[in-house]
Amino acid sequence: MNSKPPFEPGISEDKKEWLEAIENIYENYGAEGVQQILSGLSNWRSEHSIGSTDVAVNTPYLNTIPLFEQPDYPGNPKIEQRIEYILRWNAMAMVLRGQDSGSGVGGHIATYASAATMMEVGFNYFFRKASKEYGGDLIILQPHTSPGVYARSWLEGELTKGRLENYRRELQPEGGLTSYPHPRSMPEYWQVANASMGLSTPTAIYQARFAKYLENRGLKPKLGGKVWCFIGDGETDEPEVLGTINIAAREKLDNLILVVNCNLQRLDGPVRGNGKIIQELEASFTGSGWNVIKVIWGSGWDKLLAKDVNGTLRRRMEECVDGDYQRYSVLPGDRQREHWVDGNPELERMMNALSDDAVKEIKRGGQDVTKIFAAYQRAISSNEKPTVILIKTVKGDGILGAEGSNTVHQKKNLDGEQRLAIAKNFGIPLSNEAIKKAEFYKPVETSEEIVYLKARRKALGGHIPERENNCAKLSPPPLTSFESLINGSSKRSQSTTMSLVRILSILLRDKSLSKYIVPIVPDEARTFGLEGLFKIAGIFSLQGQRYTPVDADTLVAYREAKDGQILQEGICETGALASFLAAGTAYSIHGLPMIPFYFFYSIFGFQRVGDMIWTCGDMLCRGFLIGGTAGRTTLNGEGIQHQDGHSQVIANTYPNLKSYDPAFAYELVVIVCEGIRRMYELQENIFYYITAYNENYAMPSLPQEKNIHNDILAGAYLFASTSSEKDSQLHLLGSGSIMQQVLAAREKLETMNYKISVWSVTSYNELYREAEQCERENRLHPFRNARVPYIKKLFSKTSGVYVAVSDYMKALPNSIATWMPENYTVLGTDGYGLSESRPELREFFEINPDYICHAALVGLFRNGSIDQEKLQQQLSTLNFNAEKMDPSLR
Ligand SMILES: Cc1ncc(C[n+]2csc(CCOP(=O)(O)OP(=O)(O)O)c2C)c(N)n1
Ligand SMILES: [Mg+2]
Repeated sequence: MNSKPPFEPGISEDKKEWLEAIENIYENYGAEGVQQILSGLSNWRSEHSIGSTDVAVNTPYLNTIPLFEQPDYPGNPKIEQRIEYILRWNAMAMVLRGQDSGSGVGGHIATYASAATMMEVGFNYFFRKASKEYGGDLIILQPHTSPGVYARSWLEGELTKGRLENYRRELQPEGGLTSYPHPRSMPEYWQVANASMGLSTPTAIYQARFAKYLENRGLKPKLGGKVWCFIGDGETDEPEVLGTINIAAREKLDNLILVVNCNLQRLDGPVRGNGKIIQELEASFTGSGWNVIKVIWGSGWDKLLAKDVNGTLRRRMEECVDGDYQRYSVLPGDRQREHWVDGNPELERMMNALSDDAVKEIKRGGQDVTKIFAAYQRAISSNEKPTVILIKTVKGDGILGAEGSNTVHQKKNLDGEQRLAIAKNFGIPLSNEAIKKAEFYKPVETSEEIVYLKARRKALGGHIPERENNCAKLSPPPLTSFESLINGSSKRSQSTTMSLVRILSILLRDKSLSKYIVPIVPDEARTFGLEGLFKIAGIFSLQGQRYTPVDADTLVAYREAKDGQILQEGICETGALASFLAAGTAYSIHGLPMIPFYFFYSIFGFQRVGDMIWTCGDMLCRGFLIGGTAGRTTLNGEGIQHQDGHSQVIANTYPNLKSYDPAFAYELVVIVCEGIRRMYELQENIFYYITAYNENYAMPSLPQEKNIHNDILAGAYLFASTSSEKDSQLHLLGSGSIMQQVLAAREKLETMNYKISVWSVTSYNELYREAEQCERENRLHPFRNARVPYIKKLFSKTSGVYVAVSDYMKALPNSIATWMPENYTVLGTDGYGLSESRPELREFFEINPDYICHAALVGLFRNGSIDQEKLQQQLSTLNFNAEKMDPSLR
């Protein structure tokens, strides 16, 4: 037994022996005995109301794994140190060379300098690729460490020197390297995008959970596999980090390891100058039920701590705040000693055992492979709990003259002398001239370093990072499977939301697709009428269902099951989106073509978790985002924070996202089947956003026109016409449930004897994009036959007045104005929503039949089709208020 007597800062000598009695208990009864005594004491304390708020959430500011429990280090630390120095040199050189070339592309040195050792232990001993026997690890490294990752890939022979030269120069002919991990930019390499601070934590948590989901549903063999996610300590400021850790513990994600690089600094300065980030995080993670491992002190401290029988040194460690520790990292040995000793003779005696140089050299846990190895080893054997490893490092370690400084994050340049000093320190065998030019250094293939590095990776399954893309293809079901939807429902009215739920039910019954469908809801299933799926498909729960649901006897029982198919995410759009991301990238991460359908309140999509959706784009995620309760006026009563009239406008800013705003069930069928075809058969890197409304109306049947499918997908088609579109004087364009307002306006206008065509616009965004592409092509090729945009062709043989009406902002129909004929008016829902009934809302936003007729008649007057008298006479039959307030100004 080699443990230390317990210590409690500030305890008096006479009480110490009470504490020391625990040693005897440990010796006689082991850890279990100690546990029993402690919980007995805890009970006693509760009974006597001797409360304390910091109970059990914090342990002393020491390594969690004591020296006597530390495993032997399996490798050769000397070679590993040499390799690490070479990597650190090359990573730094990448940034410096960019700086020297004047390209102005930037880069970061300090993050990798602090993280290199913890990453190397992972690369050498832990990050395992998938094999027949092992499920494979998913590795998410801090984004700003990417130069170090590239440097490693070069030494491993996976990246060329030319690409290293083009770090942050993606457009160079010989290929470049993207700044941070972006799968979209390097689809064979990076797996997870994480340059937006904070998002990688929910990404990792839900990836880990999704792996369990796949295992439990029998889609993936239970062969193990970890998700390793590295984040910065400053990054933990982001609410997505601490805001999502509960679920990892609740779901018992023992396949998740989160490593926090606690270099005590973020971009501007200290993370918690006046406190201790490690202790703060320990409390949060412990409180959330995680397994917490702290790696604070390097082996150099072991001897000193062994001498610390009275706990004086430990007390001093406890007293110092991160601001102090950051300062120690920049002070020379003698000044550090002064601070540590702080006038205490006992500390002075202890510290005198070390020379000033030794004091300066003494490492933090994050720079000590043996301490890191011990932590990782313990983490991979965690059972039923996720693990967080809090590793203390120095930001910019080894960047002489800058390490630990408040400016080190932004450090991109070093002068010749600094370069020489660093290279010397790292033992880089290049000429002074080469060092000053920050040339890359790679030992020969037969060198000890390269042989060692490659052997380690070989033992763990090969090179990483590597992104796979060889998933089996899936095809959509034939349209005949959706007969009930494409044949219309003139008798029973139905909403587009309900139509989508029916499409989903059909897909869930389809033999070849069924198991791959992943319905996701953030506590909104009943809002969308999805509760019918609870019983059929089951709600995924790792614990199954340990209770009888209150509605067990009904058809829509709340059924939770270990192999449930539905992901019910609770009120957490971030989590639900992270699940969408996990399911939508499973084709690459697990080789399984999972098809997520994520149903959410459309207003809580882009504006709530837009950055996560942007990440979906970056990670080449596939699937269907379903913005339910769509439309500023169709979702009535709910008011400003619910009524969405803008998500379609924002959707257009996501380049590979196809967005549709359909009016009818058959349009939905065509769009969803095409989505499956393009994403899962052709395997295109796109994803879909479809808005779905909760207004019920009769659904027409799929028109028989030859090109109807293509037209629906292109974004617009002729839906109905008084006689023919060519002799129509009025053209009304409608989308989503507002199509019903358009159809009512048409009836009114027909009673005034106008000939009218009604056009269903399924996607202004698709129309706009195609037209813009034509525009660009024509501009670049002025002498070629011009490509005519689809929207222009659609209206090439028509004339008259055009009125587009949307439950979205006018910006949406206005986006195609450039290519529309003259006399194009748009009506939309600019402004905040408000609590009212549908008819009142539509009147308020001026998109009801009367306002549509009004706009149409004014259009006819303006183009000279009718005179003032006729206009006035016909307007007098309408109910409108020209003096009412502008809804966008309310
Ligand atoms: C959402 C977001 N906000 C801000 C940034 C800019 N940024 C990049 S790194 C960084 C500091 C990171 O500090 P920390 O997490 O402690 O990592 P370290 O580099 O210290 O390891 C900031 C603010 C970002 N990338 N993402
Ligand atoms: Mg930091």
